[in-house]
Amino acid sequence: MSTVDLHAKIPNNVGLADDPKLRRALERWQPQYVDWWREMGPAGLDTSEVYLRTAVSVERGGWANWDYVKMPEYRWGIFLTPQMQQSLIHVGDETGRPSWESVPGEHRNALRRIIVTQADTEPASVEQQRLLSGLAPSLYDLRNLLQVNVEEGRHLWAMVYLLHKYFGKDGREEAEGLLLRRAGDEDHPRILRTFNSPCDHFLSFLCFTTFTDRDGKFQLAALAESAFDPLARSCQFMLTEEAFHLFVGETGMERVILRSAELAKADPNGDAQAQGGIGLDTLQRAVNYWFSNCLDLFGGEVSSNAASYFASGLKGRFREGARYADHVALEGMYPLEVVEDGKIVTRDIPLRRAMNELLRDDYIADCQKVVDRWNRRLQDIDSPFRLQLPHRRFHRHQGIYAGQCFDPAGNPIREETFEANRDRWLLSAADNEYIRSISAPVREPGKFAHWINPPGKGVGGKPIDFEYVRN
Ligand code: BYC
Ligand code: FE
Ligand code: FE
Repeated sequence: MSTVDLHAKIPNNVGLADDPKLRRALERWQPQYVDWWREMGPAGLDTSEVYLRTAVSVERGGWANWDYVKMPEYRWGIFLTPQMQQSLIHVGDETGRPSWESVPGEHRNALRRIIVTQADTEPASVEQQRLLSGLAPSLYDLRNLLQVNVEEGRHLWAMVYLLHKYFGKDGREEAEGLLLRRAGDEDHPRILRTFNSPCDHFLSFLCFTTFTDRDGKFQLAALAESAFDPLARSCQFMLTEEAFHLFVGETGMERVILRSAELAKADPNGDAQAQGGIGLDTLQRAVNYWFSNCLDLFGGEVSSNAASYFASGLKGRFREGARYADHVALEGMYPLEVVEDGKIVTRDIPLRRAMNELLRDDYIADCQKVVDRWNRRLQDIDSPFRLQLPHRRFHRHQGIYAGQCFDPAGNPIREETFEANRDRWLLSAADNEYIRSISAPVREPGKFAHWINPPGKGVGGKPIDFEYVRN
């Protein structure tokens, strides 16, 4: 099952060679995928050679191969973490029974929906980032963008494999649908709102990989606990790639933050923008915008969907197997802050219905660690500036806080107050316009745009001034 077939048209470790019907179906989907990539993938780089890593195995150490590749020729493969032994369900009502190797009829619709929702975000992110290839502040950053893009493409492959193999005709139709919706398209939008938001300059890309890919980390981790074993194992392998996306976001933002802090120091009025960089207040607004946008991706705080996903074992909590003793979660309550008559009060809700909120808690804690690391680096260079995460109630569009206004500290405020402060709190049209105005692409090896520091070292064992992308 886990032998790697690298020479097949679709590299895989799922035994495609022994399943001609499935192989043919996926080989029919492949050209549609490549057409989609050419239309919606990184703009203007189809013939460039990019120094990329490609997943070629599932071994812990040597799973990736590094080489120059033309992106439309990238070898998108299907890799699942191999099954070591018969695994047991460790989430929900069927805890202790063997995991499922096929989809139980009663859970088919819910599983399909979860897989399609997950799958939809992968091509959506590529579409959102399509034009960023023309705005990268260095060849190093351009390469990282393209690495993230091809891997999101591979994540789509991972989900499409599950749809084709386990969901019959419905699955094949869903797989086609995944290439037909478009991020931001009014008539055929992507499923989740955040994946329709514009990501139109590199600062937003760095926030996206910090905050939105981090939602990916937590959702994939929750699905990696699934009773449906093929889903669990594909998510486990996707998480190995995800770590790099998070690295791109965190270190990229750090390079911008430190650059802005240095430029602010050099300016008589402490204004980084006056020195041609990105203002520190703009960075805080970008964090506010993307973090709040991503909080919505966890769904409602009180969710019967989440309760039934957990009960039936489709989705677990973050590191369910390792962190929790009670995998049934029928007892216990979650104290949730709700707004009643304009006041914040705490109400207990049954734990199972709070599964989305539990995952959001873990996500917020992880984001806080990132911000703390940025702030420590600011302290190291004696900058008085600090970044903060806004409160979870701020600027929400899903769940119990949507439709009400809160300030970044989480206090209820009137809509007029929110609107009067919107451009102080959230990335504004003026911010976006300014950032785009300083976003001339830098294509000379080893050179970086004025508004971002160089990285500490290069990537893939190459130096910083390596020609990561060549024509
Ligand atoms: N936008 O019970 P509720 C990634 C809907 S990122 C629009 O609150 P539930 C990546 C919901 O569908 C990870 N609609 O929520 C990152 C429901 O509709 P119905 C992506 C939303 O069901 C970067 C209603 O509201 N993975 O991989 O628990 C680059 C009430 O539902 C939203 C996943 O999302 C929203 N934000 O849904 C590339 C994992 N939130 O039933 C990739 C799969 C909720 O009233 N998805 N609704 O018609 C899921 O597990 C769940 O569907 C959700 C929460 C987490 C989205
Ligand atoms: Fe992904
Ligand atoms: Fe990612």
